[in-house]
Amino acid sequence: MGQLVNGVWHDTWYDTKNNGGKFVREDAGFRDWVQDNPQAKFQPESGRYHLYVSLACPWAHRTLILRTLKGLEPHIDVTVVCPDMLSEGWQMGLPEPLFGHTLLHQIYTQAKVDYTGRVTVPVLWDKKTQTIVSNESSEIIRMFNREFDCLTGNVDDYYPQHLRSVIDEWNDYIYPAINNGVYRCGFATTQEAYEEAYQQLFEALDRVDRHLETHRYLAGNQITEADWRLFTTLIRFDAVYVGHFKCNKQRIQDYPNLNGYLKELYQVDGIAQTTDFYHIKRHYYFSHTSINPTQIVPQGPQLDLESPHGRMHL
Ligand SMILES: N[C@@H](CCC(=O)N[C@@H](CS)C(=O)NCC(=O)O)C(=O)O
Repeated sequence: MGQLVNGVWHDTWYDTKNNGGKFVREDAGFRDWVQDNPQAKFQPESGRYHLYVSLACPWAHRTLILRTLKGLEPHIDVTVVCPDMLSEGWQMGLPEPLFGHTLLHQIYTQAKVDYTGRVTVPVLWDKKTQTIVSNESSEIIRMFNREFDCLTGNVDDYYPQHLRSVIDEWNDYIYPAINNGVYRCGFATTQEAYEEAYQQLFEALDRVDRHLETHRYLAGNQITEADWRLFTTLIRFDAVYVGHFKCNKQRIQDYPNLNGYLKELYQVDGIAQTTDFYHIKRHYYFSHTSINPTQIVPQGPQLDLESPHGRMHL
């Protein structure tokens, strides 16, 4: 684990000292947009963009989900990095297809030789202008949702106009408390910082569980972006966050509504294929040696994601 400083790799763990033991996630460094507009620098074209992901990472997982749901597989190819993220950061299993690089930080310096910042997945690369369009998953999924419809003819909309304010509200609530909340528990280096994150996390899970008692999905009766953003955290929760990040008040499996909701989303066509529990468990338990110095990856838990979810009545 480390970061680039003026284009040079430094192997350093997250600095929590300046934040009272709290983990604070850095903002993404590349924030351009693919736009279906003749004036845009980055236009939707088949085969033009390449996506670098980790199957372990919940933020990268969102982009894989939208790529699948929107029929983008034939148009945007993917490199999957190794689950182990150690002193060199994310590494490729085989040299990646565009430049033969073996480390993800080489993709960042390929885009900007003097890049300073963390080297994160997902990364959306543009083969035409030879740069990174974006390394911010929340924005990449918006591009995938809409800007490539002219190529695919798939107009399914996970951020529909009439639900935008409800979706935004859920995203703004779920991101700090749940998506990033599990990391705030796991990477906290003081008892207080951990407890604050833990309380906020379980309050938020309780609230979402109550909401799902009377609503099929977060924004009502239609699956939206807000559900997929929550899904990628929920699907990792019992397998990793309960143990490794000490989010252990209860499991998703123990919630009356979240459990069926998670199963229902997992059972949507194509989604199970984007979910890889080997990569998920191996990445967290093997890479975070300050949390798990033995690097032992647990065998369990046994998950039941394929049985009927029982949410048809809503
Ligand atoms: N804001 C980014 C966050 C992505 C992110 O933090 N990814 C993690 C993997 S789960 C990562 O690559 N971390 C490497 C690091 O922080 O050095 C997004 O949502 O795309």
